[in-house]
Amino acid sequence: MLQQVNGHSSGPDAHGGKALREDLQEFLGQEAPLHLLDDLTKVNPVTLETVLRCLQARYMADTFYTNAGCTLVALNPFKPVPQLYSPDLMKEYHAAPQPQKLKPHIFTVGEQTYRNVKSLIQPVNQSIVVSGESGAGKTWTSRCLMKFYAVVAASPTSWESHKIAERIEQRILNSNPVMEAFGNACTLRNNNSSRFGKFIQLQMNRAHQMTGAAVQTYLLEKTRVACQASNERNFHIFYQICKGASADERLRWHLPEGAAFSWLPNPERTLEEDCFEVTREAMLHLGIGTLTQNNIFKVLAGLLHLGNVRFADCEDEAQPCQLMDDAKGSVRTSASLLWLPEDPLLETLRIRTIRAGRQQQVFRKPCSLAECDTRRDCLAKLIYARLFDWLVSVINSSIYAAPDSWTTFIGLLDVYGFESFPDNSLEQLCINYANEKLQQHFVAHYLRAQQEEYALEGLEWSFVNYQDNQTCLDLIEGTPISICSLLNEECRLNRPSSAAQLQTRIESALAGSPCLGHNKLSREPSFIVVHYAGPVRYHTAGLVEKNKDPVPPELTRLLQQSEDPLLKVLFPTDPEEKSQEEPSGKSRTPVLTVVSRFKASLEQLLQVLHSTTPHYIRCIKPNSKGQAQTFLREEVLSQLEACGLVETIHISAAGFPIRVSHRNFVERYALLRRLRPPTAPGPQSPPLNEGRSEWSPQAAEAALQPLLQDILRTLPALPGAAATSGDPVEATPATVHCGRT
Ligand code: AOV
Ligand code: MG
Repeated sequence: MLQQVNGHSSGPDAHGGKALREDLQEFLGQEAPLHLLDDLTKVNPVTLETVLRCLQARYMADTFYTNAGCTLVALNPFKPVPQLYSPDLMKEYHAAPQPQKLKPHIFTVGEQTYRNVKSLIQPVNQSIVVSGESGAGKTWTSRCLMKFYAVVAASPTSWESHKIAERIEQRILNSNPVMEAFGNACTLRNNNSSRFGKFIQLQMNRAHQMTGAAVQTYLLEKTRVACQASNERNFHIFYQICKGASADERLRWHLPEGAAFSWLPNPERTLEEDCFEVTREAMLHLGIGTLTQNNIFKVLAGLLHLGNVRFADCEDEAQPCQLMDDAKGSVRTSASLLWLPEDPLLETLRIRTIRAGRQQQVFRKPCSLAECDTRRDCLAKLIYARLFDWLVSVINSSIYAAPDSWTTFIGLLDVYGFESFPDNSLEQLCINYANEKLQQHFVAHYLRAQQEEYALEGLEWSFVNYQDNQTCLDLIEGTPISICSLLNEECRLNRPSSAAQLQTRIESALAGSPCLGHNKLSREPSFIVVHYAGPVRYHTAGLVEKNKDPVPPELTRLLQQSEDPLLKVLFPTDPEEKSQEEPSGKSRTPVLTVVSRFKASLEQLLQVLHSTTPHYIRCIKPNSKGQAQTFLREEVLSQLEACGLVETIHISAAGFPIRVSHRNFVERYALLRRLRPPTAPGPQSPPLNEGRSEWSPQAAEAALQPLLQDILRTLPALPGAAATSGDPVEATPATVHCGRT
């Protein structure tokens, strides 16, 4: 049962918002200037327009963080602001008795989560969900938070391994440049766009020191290795090697200055991310020595040469496609860098082996030109994806703390942001699906659950409407029919089907969904999904094939023949392995499609998030050009609408900011009952102070001190500030809700 601890009894505003806002205005003698309002619950009235004006005023005054009830809004400055992230400032937030009283900052969230894992009342795992569209600043934010914890939760001991004695926090920080070099790329929306999702758990011991970390990654966009949209680039690491290799390395890796690689578009752009030295140094600190590094870079150079392999169409279908004249050297160089025999490499790219008949005879069939290209691309994707996974496992083994050396964790989630390009495919569908899931987590956890709980507990409450994205999720992943299920069905049936047929199937099967947009102006087969962040048109060409993500077994077998030490690790030979010639017939369809695997990994992630106390940081992109001091109202408005910020502010302003489970409340404050003044025992009175301390004003005051400290520490600095962001919001039936003081 819920109890309202702090007396206000009527509807939402009675819990603090309006009256206290008026007090504040009276105190200031006027409406506070907009850029000084550090909490959006204090704008009056709370509308999209006023929220927008406040954020704009603050942005133009170089104030980039603003509280919005239970969330923190982070505007991307698009310029260096070093003083905002200095270790001194981190220490200031860490040392503050009430960090909420300082200016809004990601360090307030960082400190609150840190205090929560330290809490004697309710030490519970914490998570920070950083969201926002592509280029809004999620990766930057989570990097800064990691630095914050490295300062405030530094472990006193250093680790001695890999011949480098260093602190674990430093090693954890070193995982960033490595993962970004291999997993980030320049896109139309962000020069340093994360092409994978990341959840890092920072592990804390009983003394609340960071003793290690575990990284979980989600669906790397591996197609980028072999195919980059116009004006986009491949993963940073390829450019880093080509720009940063020494003369000797260039010779060894066959990367002469100015060499042209078709998988390396836009090399002339100079990005900060192209810093080879930073990556190498970080790898070294993670235990990846120079020998292994050189092996990795040699293999990557081999992939660049593989990308220059071109075939010519052959009129005689019985003959394999010919190599283009200028590609002969590329095959040779690629084979030597990958330490593969040249002829089998060429044969595997051009000839398919099929098993058929009762005797399972092996047939060899020359591939078409398109098939040869697909096999070449597939080989590169296969190697790159395994290399990336291997790197993540090496990083994990370098930073993971022994299971008995940590008790709680703070999780940081940084996934690829919502994307809409001129050409969207399965990659964008998965990315936007992940963002829908996170939005759903926020809606379910904060906007819905909290209001439903108030209603259930009989508290007087005017329901705040919000945009629920469940319908969109039903369209993407629902049962029995959804986009995912239809794509999987096509993979299972393994029937030849054109892009136009797929469009028709999706549009007719899901016509009833309000989130399936009207697809009128389409020149190419496509369908539109109306996401919470806006409509996106997905092209259907190649969607089924990408979902199947078939790997011809001959390719894996070829790589198992490599003499290269790294490829031997990435593609071990399995003596138990069954014969892998591609069988004819329908059974060759892979059981697990890309969307099925992605869906399962998202569900696991959400389970972990549900087991923690979540905190939300909403990154907002003030303009899509990446310019400082430029606040484009229309662009910001659509982001505010998409994430339901105004509704969040309404609920935060009106709701109870503090929620503690009944059990924890009793455990913490039961002593007050024991110290009540003795009363004359009556028939109904329970015996008080039985065998316990006698009541006295001094004893009562002493007992009240920790309580007051506790309340002061937990309560927001000003009315409307979001104490909930730091408070456990449990789905327990018995919760104590506190109003504002
Ligand atoms: P994202 O992670 O949200 O996009 P990033 O964190 O990579 O976006 O930020 C994009 C760029 O904005 C960075 O490379 C910086 O140049 C700049 N930036 C962001 N935050 C700050 C800040 N606080 N101070 C200064 N510059 C900043 V994506 O990964 O594409 O969804 O997938
Ligand atoms: Mg990112």
